[in-house]
Amino acid sequence: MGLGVAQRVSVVSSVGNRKSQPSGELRGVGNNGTCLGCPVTSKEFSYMSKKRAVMFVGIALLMAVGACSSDDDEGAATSIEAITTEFAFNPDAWTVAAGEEITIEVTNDGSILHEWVLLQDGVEISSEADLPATEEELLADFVYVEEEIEPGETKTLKFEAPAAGTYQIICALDGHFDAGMEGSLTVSSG
Ligand SMILES: [Cu+2]
Repeated sequence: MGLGVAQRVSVVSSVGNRKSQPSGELRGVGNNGTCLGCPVTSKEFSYMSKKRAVMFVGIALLMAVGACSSDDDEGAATSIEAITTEFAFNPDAWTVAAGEEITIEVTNDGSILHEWVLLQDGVEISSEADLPATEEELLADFVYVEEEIEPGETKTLKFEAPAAGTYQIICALDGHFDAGMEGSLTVSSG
């Protein structure tokens, strides 16, 4: 979602630039009596600007739709992205719609292994001391979705959005949650 907004803003600002720089294209002299070499009249220019503005808004909308594949108008997406670093998620909050198949692309921009772990409904930790001792217990009682990403890698995974609510996202590797690798997934009722 953030990506889509950034693209739209940059396109809108390029429309602004174009408005302030009237076209410098050379015009020939017509034989119908109009002075085609004269500067563009303000009426003509305003029409051209409108036409350009409409065109660019159209492109901006297409880009926004393509970038976030929004499912409804509440900002819930079916396609989300995450970047992991030492020691944070960026972004650290996502919104998806209940029951939808969600695709998440996780890129590890850090220099060590990281995870994107969606915890189960009703499970929330306040420190790593709350995590169980074994991987088996972790997977059975805490984890809804887990993916490990090597440094420099991008992984794409799909999962079905759980019931509406707010879920904790963590990196479950030793020391990472306590160092700040925490986020939240909001599931809207769709
Ligand atoms: Cu980590």
